[in-house]
Amino acid sequence: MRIIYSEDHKFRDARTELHGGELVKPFEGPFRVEWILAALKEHGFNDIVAPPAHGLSVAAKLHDAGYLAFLETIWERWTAAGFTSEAIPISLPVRRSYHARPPKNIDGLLGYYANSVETSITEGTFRAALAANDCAITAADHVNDGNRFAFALCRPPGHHAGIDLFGGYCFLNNAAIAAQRLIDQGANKVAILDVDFHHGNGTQDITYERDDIFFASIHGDPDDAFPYFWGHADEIGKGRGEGFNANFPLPRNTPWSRYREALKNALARISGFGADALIVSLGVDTFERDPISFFRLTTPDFRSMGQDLAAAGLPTVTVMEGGYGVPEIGHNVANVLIGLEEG
Ligand code: SP5
Ligand code: ZN
Repeated sequence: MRIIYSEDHKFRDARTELHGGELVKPFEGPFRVEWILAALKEHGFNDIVAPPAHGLSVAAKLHDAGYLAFLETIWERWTAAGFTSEAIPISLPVRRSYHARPPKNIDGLLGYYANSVETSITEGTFRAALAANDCAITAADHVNDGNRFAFALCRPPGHHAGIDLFGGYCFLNNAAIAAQRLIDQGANKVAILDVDFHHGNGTQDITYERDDIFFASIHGDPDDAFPYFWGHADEIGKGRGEGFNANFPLPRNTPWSRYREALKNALARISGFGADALIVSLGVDTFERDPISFFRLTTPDFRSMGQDLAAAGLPTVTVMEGGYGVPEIGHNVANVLIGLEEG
C-alpha cells in the first residue's frame, strides 16, 4: 500500500512535556516516525511518497477559524510577548466559566484553546501540523482514486485535536480531515474507527453532531486514562448525530482476546451504518510495552488487527496517531498494514 509521508514532521520537536510535575523530554518526538519508517522499509513497503501542499481549506470545515489563526500565529505572538521558552498554558476555562471568550492576551488565548497542558507549542509546530494535514488529504485522495488502501504517516498526531482545542500532542485532526476530504469528493458516509489507546476526544468533538461520519473509539477507560473527561460508553452523539458515536472503554491489562471482542462490536456498528469508506485512527500505544498506556497487545496481535479491519471490506485510509517509547512501534504499525493487505 502507498505510504504518504512528509519530512516536515521534524519541525515538531518540542524540548518539554509536563509529566509527573516535571518538564521531561516528550514521548511524542521525531524519532517515532524514524522507527516506523525503518520498519516499513524492512517489511518491503517501498511506495513512499511526499504529499503536495493542500492548505487549510478542508481543516477550515472542521476547526474553528479563530483556533486555526491561533495555531498559525501563536509562536510569533508568544515570543513577541517576551516569553523565551516553549508555550505552555497556565489558565483554562473550566466548569462555570460561563463567559469564557478568546482573550486578546496570547497567554490567555493559549489556555482558551487547550484541552490539556502536556503539549508545549514550539516554533515549527504549525508547519509540521500542516504537513500532517497534507499527508491525510493525499491519502484520502489516493483511496478516492480507486485504491483500496493508503497510509498517512502523520506526525504530529491528530485525534485529540477538537473543533477549537489542541492537546494530547495534537493540533489538527488528521483523521477527521481525511474523512471530510472523502465526503468532499463524493462519499456519502464515512466511518472513523479509533484504535489508539487513548479516546479520540478531538475526533468525537468534531463529529458528535454529524450523521455523515460515524465515530467509534476503543480505548483505556477514561476513569483511569487520558483524556479522562471523554470516552464513556454513554456518549452516543447529539442532535442529528445521535446514534452515530460509539465508545468502547476497556480496563487495565486488556489482552488481544478482549480487545478483539470490542473491535468486532465496533466493526458491526460500522457495518450497520453503511459507510462508503473507513478511516482508521491507528495508535499502537495499545502495545504491551508502551510507556504511557496499559493494554497488553503483542506485536503479532497487530497483524490480526489489520486482518480484522480489512474484513470490513471497505476502502480504508489509515492515519497514524500514537505509540511511544520503543522501536517495536514500527513493527507494530507494519503488522497492521500487512494484516490489512492480507485480510
Ligand atoms: C496521540 C496520543 O496518543 N496522545 C496521548 C497524549 C497523552 N498525554 C498524557 C499522558 C499522561 C500519561 N500518564 C501515564 C503515566 C504512566 N506511568
Ligand atoms: Zn494515544
